Amino acid sequence: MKKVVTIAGSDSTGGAGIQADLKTFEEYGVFGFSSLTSIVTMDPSAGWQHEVTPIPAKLLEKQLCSVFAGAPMDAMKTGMMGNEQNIAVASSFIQEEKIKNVVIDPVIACKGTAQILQPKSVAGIKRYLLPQAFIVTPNLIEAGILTELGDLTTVSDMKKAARILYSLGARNVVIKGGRRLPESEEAIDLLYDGRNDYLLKGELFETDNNHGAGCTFSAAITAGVAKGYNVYQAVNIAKEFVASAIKHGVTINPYVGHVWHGAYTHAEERMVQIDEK
Ligand code: PXL
Repeated sequence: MKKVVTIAGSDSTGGAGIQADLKTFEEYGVFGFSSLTSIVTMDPSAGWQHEVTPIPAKLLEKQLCSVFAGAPMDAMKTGMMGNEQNIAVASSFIQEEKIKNVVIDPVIACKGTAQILQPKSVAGIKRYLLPQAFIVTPNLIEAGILTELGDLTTVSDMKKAARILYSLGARNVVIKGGRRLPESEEAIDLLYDGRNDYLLKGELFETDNNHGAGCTFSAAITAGVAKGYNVYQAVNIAKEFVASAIKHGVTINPYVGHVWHGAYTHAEERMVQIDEK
């Protein structure tokens, strides 16, 4: 069984973050480990406002010691890191454990909140994580911030940003255009491997039940790489996996709707129903 670890934040509502990662790993049939960097809480009495509470770096270190107790991981994903100390801790484990399949999802802002990570964390991602990334998977906003290009609104902007992220050390760049690319009839993502650009086009779903899509896409890429797919294959399968998850998204409560991580494998049909026995 392939082993995969996610270093990320907790989304108690189960759509994004570490919950999305572990659910996705399970669907791929890889064994999921996790180390929490932060806990995100949402306030229903304040318009579902998000608050990020970081986990102390020492505690992240202890979790990673548990994860790496004598056995290597086949792949690692990083997501929301909480603060720059946690970024440094994750980075030193990547180095010490010589992990090759590292997917960096440079989470800088959550949808539905203006809260952007501290500028120090953005600097930390660039300094520590991008040079260790086998694949980096920013969305358009994150790619714009990391490259200092600002608003990315065209495929040509995405290609420009991908080259900058590659020059910052990431060996493969996947920019998640999703439905944020203006005037596009399709959901377009870009893969750049230092030589070629590949445009991944998919159906654009008219739904608000898409919370967790970004985390799920990156987690699916990570699991695919752990299973031995090459980057192109892993990204394409992940795109199908997340498209299915968005298509079958669920309204969770009056504030948010989530992707359904089990859609691609029809997880809802797997358990025998009690009244069918
Ligand atoms: O989607 C970005 C994201 C990542 N990680 C965690 C989150 C969110 C958004 O809510 O809660 C833990």
